[in-house]
Amino acid sequence: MWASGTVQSTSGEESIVSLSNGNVIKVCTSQLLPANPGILEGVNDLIQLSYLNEPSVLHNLKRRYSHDMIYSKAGPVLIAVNPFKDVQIYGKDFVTSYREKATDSPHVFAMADNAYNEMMNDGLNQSIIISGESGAGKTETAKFAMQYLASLGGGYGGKECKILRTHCILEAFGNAKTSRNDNSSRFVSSSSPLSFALCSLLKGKLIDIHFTASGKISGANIQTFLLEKSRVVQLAAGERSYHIFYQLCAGASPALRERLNLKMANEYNYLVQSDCLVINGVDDGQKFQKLKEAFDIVQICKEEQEQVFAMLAAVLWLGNISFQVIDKENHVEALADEALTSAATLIGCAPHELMQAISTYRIQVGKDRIAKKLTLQQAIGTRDALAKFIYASLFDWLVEQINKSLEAGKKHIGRSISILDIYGFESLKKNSFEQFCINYANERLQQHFNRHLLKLEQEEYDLEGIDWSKVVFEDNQECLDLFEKIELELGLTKKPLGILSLLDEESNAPNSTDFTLANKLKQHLNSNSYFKGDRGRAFGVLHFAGEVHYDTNGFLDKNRDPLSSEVVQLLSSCDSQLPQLFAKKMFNQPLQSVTSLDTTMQSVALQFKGQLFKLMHQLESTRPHFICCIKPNSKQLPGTYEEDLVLQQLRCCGIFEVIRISRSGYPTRMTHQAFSERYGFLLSEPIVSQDSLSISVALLKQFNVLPQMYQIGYTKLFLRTGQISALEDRRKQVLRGVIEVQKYFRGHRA
Ligand code: AOV
Ligand code: MG
Repeated sequence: MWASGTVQSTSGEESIVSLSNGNVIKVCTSQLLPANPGILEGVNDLIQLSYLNEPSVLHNLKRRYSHDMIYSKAGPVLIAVNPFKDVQIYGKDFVTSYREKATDSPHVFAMADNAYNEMMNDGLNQSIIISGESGAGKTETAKFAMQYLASLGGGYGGKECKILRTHCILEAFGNAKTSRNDNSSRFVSSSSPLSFALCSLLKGKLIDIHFTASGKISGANIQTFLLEKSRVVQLAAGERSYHIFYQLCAGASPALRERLNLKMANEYNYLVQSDCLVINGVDDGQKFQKLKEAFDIVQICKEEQEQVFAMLAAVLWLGNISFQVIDKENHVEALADEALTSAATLIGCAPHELMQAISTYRIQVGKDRIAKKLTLQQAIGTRDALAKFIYASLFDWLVEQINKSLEAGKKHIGRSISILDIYGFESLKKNSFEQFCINYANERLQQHFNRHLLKLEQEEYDLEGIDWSKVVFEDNQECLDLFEKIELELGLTKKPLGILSLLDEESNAPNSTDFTLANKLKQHLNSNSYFKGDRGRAFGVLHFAGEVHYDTNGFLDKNRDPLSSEVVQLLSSCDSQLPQLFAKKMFNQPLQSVTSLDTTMQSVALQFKGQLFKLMHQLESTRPHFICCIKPNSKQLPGTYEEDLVLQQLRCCGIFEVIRISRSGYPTRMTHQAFSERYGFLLSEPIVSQDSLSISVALLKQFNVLPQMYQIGYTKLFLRTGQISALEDRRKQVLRGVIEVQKYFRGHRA
């Protein structure tokens, strides 16, 4: 994409450039970007770069990466480039040297140390926000942060170990094998085959680690965000459902098989539909044993484990239930076969009750409720909704159990460090409701980040007595408004003005379709400069990380996520414990609307918005630390750095936002003393007072640095980006001259 070289000559529009590899080429002058002076090669912090353009940033990271320096900073942000190999930088010796501040090279330990110190010294809760795309290393990074905190807060073993082990459970229930062909189309040449990834379909989790007053770990709590439910019932070719299903089918003991009437994975419709049952190199059966161990560790007893497995088997059997059309209107009845009986037994109801619940609905006629038959399509929808509901409820229940075990019944009162492992901004070839939600979340996090950055900058400026009114910061509030805006009319009725409320309005409207949704959005939002009305069902949003186009196909359905009241009724009257619990929770949900056919919960988008606001509220009361994980290549290979892939992620992580914000201020900062010592000898005329401030001012004058390009603080000089290069060039020239002269003299003497 870019190559470095030296400009040999420029005439008019064209320049002759000699490249590092020896080639000499002619290029358009306007396409050249300045490179940084040699002293800045491979710097720890990208903000130190005098020229903060994309190639400089990429070059710097690449250079560090090739020396196994996987961590760099961009101002307050830590960038972690996945090494895809063991780098020996996490041992006890590293813990010690970061603890003792014996090194200042960027590291996740340094960041965790910082957070821990600020928590202990200032009594403030902290957060470490880790983002990045699938496989970028978020979870590993979170683990290293926890490992460090554990070593400060109580050694290994005990609670800390338990927190780390819970990961295996979340992975089994929250991850699946997906084809990330977006990667191949976006980043890799079109001839490359689809690349596969084991992907977390749980888009985020927040782990709060609690500490006692003396700084020891006392417990933890986990929150999860956005589990992709549709995967339970529907798979794209070559993809898998959640790992746990295959693990159960492969690893269950003969006795458990018998009790659950469990078959192999290839006998279940939900699993065979995608023609992909195994992952190369993964032993699902063995993973199942590991999972059971993890269950033991978090004190989910054998009896409860059995119930969890029964729910999973019930989901699988539900997928095998088929229907028989019984009249001309396409009305159906479920077949009374093994699938129906098994699912009913596992859920804890009679087969005819289950049949009734998934093939009929009741309408109110006068005082009576009359059962009506469903059509084939409705019945399949109802059956699948039940399967999704059981799985999602089971997931939530598991998280709850893990939390109980991590808290050990104590109410937390001390300080905490929260670690957020969240899916980064996504721009795929085809973006749906899930991308819409995750990008909205990232837009919010970005605002949190910008505001924090701004505050840090302002604090530094105030400290140095610098006027920061000359710095113009932008915010992404306008883009957030596009999502969230609601205006109160006459203080009574809410007028929906943002995508989220328009989506909900349309979700509740009769006869609405994905097309009517797209039209409605266009009709209301076309004048918003962050909105792009596309043709047909699509629309685009101008996010901070770039423009993303969404296809509204399935938006309404995914947002409504309907569940028939018959089904909830059925579960609540079951004689198994878990289904009853699930139904009870459902009844406690605030109902958004109740139609004749469905009991609609609060819409998914609204629920997510609520979760997100709660999350932001929690984060706002903490001091944040940001880590951006980068996947340097899509083949998961060590030593391979694909520039375009990295560039894309740096954009998505908001690194260029940091740079933009820094650029709009005075990113180059040097103490008067350092500045005068480094460049003082370049002064052409001697000056009267020899203090470092006077020398610095004289230097700025001599090099014609314009007044708007710098400010002088109490101890530091603040320079706008790029200003230091002229001084640096001149310094190099002079020094080279000195060396040349020395050589010459030496030669003569010899
Ligand atoms: P993710 O959490 O971002 O993806 P992981 O943390 O699971 O990604 O990392 C993916 C793989 O990269 C790991 O299994 C390791 O092999 C390797 N890796 C990551 N960081 C390091 C490191 N610091 N040192 C060595 N290897 C590393 V996701 O889809 O969104 O939840 O599953
Ligand atoms: Mg992960």
